[in-house]
Amino acid sequence: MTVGKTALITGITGQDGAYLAQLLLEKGYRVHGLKRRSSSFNTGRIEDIYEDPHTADPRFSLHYGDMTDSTNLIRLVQETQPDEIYNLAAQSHVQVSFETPEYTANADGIGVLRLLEAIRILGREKTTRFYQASTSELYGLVQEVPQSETTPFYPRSPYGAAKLYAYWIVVNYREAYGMHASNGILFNHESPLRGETFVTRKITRAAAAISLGRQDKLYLGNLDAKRDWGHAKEYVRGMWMMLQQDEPDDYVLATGETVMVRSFVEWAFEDVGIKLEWKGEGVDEKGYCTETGRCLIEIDPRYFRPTEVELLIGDPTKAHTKLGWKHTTSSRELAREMVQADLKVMQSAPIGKGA
Ligand code: NDP
Ligand code: GDR
Repeated sequence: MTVGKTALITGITGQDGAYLAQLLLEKGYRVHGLKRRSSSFNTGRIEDIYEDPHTADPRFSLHYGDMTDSTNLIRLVQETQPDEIYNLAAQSHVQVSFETPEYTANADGIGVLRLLEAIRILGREKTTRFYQASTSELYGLVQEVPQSETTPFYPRSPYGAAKLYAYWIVVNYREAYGMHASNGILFNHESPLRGETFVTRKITRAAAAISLGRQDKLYLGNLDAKRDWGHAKEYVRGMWMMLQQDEPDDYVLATGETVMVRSFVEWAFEDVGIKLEWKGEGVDEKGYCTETGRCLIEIDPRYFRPTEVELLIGDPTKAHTKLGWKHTTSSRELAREMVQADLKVMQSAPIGKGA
């Protein structure tokens, strides 16, 4: 137990925020989370910890805020006096960033500067450690494989470009002001808590729903992209490990293996007992169909991106040797866990919900 430390997590209502909050509470931290005001319920992923604020764990509290609001961030850092800040908040959907490029730059790029400035304005450069959620999307157009901390960046989306600014401003504040600020360059990580519009969860939910007769078809985009997929629960542990080091640094977290989106599709449907055959993009039978000729997956051009990141495969050697971090769940196991979790949710939900 790390008794007495205080952490501030931005993006606490997201996939990683939920796992990280759980981990830090288990370690004895006091956890503050930044939550956006929303017209609908957005604390579903942390409801086990959050519950009713009057009866919940007193070491856990949520505060309204936004990465686009400097004064709010300054006040939050002042009020919570964190030993560690984990900046996980972001408009994190790559395709959406092509439609909201300015907002994405503001929240994901300048937002990081706002938080770093809050630390500096409050004179906490030497007392608050900082973790930045950097990403394998920085690598973008393939420069070398596998991708490591020394691979040149070439982002391929407004999201990637915003995160590039964030990466370098963290490095600059570390060098200029001696801050303990680290970038975790995390490759894709998924879980049953993954957002429903990211490809893995979209696939596992659809496989579950189709197998239960609650959905007819799944529409997807580029099935040939390759991703290095790990389990989010293991990756948040790596974030924490980075902030426990004597010196700040930048680390890749990845599995070191890459898988095509189409393999993930085949695994997920295999896990619900549906064998699929690829029929190509012909006129009659198209996409993925069953042996009996029922076509369940079609390609929809709307899910293709103006510029794509075709191949990601990370080299986590530095994290292995310096942090002692290693992934344990394979992408195959991850797919199975996600499908099982979606089946369970849907089987317990009334028809029409959760599908
Ligand atoms: P999610 O999309 O699940 O969560 C993002 C979080 O950020 C949510 O809590 C969201 O709030 C919050 N948020 C979005 N915009 C703002 C804003 N303007 N102000 C305050 N909060 C905001 O992402 P993940 O948990 O998957 O990822 C966490 C971080 O790691 C992100 O920065 C992402 O870019 C990065 N990353 C993720 C990887 C992955 O594979 N998951 C890989 C590499 C990096 P709300 O719930 O209200 O929407
Ligand atoms: P990514 O994740 O862009 O890698 O970003 P996503 O799951 O959205 O896409 C992965 C690959 O699948 C292809 N794809 C589809 N994607 C979506 N979302 N929907 C579809 O229907 C579909 N069909 C095919 C995509 O083209 C892509 O090649 C994630 C996010 O979590 C980022 O925040 C994070 O930084 C990176 O991972 C590492």
